Amino acid sequence: MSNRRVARILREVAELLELEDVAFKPRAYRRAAEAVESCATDVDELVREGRLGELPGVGKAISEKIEEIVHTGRLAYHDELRKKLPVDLYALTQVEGIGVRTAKRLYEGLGVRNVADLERAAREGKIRRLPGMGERSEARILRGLAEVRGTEDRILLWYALNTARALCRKLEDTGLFTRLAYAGSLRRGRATVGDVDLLGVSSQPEQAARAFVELPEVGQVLARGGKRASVRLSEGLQVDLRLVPESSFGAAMQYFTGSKEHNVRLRERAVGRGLKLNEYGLFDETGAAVAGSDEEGIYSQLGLLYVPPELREDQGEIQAAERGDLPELVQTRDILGDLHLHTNWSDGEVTMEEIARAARQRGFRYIAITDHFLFSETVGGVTADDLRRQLDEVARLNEELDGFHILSGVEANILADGGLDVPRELLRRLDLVIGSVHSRFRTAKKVMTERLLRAVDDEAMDVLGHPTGRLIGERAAYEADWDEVFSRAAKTGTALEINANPQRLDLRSGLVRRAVEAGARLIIGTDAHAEPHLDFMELGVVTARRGWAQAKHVLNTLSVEGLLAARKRGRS
Ligand code: DGT
Ligand code: CA
Ligand code: CA
Ligand code: ZN
Repeated sequence: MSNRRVARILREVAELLELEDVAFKPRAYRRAAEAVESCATDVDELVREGRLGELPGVGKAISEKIEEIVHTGRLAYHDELRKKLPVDLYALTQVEGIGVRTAKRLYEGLGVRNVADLERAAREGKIRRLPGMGERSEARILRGLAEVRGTEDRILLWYALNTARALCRKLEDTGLFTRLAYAGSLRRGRATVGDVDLLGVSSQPEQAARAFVELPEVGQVLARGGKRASVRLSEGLQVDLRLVPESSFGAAMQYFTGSKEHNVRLRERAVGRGLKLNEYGLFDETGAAVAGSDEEGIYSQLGLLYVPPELREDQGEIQAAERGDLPELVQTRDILGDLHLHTNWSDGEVTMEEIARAARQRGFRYIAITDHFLFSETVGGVTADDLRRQLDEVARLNEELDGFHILSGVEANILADGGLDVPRELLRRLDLVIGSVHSRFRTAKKVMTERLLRAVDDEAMDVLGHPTGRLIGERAAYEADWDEVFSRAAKTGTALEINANPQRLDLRSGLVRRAVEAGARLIIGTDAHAEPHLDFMELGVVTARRGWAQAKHVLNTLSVEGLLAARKRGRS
């Protein structure tokens, strides 16, 4: 039983419970689903070793449910709930514009059971005739269908990264590889990857390929040759391994890192210089290799600065490398603090002290505690009174934690009219105020833009949190005029968050670049609800790099004093 399948059942339970207006429970199931999905260890193994309790957010009741799924392949509770709505809820609710309630309406009104039914109904213009729906909802569903088609079967970067790293460690332990690395979209840091591309050098390529296909994680061998093998892991991810000669390792890394578009440009450039570039090396007219063992040699022989993998998308990086002005991209070690954290004061797992110590242990110098402000009963956020007490607790902890600083903060909700829901007096007392949209995602672009602009104009809001609201594979970004929002953010000194949660990575890289070009500043926050989530920082940094961001664009590369001075309220 793969983690993804277990997560899928749990998520569906959450959705079905929501349909019945059950409070609290849906959220618990949703969080358990997330924990299972982002866990690098197989649930089977956790069940066998009785370690399910280690998953953040998984208590006794849900543990038992997970065990039932692992042992029987299904969940009686889930089957029971499904009787009321016998449709492929998971696939349907991946489509933007379709929540559980809409799915129910579509089933009852049109007999829609799956995505194919949905597409047919939408194309035949039947959806607009349902009560409560209209031409606009139908158009949105058609757009949503197109979007889902583009992301199906892709895996979250965090999950692929952990899996690839674990496989590489195991393969290195065999002693059969002198070099081993991952390439492809994984190395470029795309938010989702289609498959994992491994490259290795071995003096015993046959044995090395055999060791690979015989890994216990492998569910199915898709292809097998002397120097390459392609497998599907039991949990679904496809992994390719290619064995190349040492003298071609750099050329192979360059080629298989891609992107395809970047490679096409590079090859054209080689041809223009009378050279030939392929996955074996860079060759002159006589067929002699001028580069191949390392990537740097290839770029330099083509008259280019070395292009970091994250930029290789044919978005102007080759021209910049030619001019010699590639940006000095921000790095994980530049980040001195995490500015988006939740504790058990709201829906997090840990106390303030625990998360502070964990952050310090990871080398951070400061954090901001930004619990959710109470919004609705189901969200379980902090009240104004809690925040006042939390301020005292922060002050007390800061006395104790020598050389480490906790900033007081909150994640306020941006209301439908763009106002914040936290009392003014408190906003002024807190060190850092993040404002995020957590409700009413589906409004017209113009309305959402106005709402965001009003929030950005608020003198008390330092940061716009997870600006587009996307949840990869679950909910599309809401629409807004981003260039207008970014230029207003630049003007008012409001920072834009790159939320490093694997399912968000929001701002996404394309928007990061536009934000930086508009002159806006960024922060990177993990949105951690448990200690291991602090490690998501790496993903936020990769996303920033893909958006051409430098350390100077990211406020949490500053010292705590620098940060306080640079944040919106510090400037006035
Ligand atoms: P993915 O797996 O869909 O997330 O994306 P990639 O970029 O990892 O693509 P993949 O796995 O199909 O191939 C890995 C790299 O190999 C790709 O980024 C560039 C290179 N490559 C693959 N096929 C071609 C091709 O037909 N032409 C060129 N120039 N490069 C290719
Ligand atoms: Ca790939
Ligand atoms: Ca591949
Ligand atoms: Zn949030």
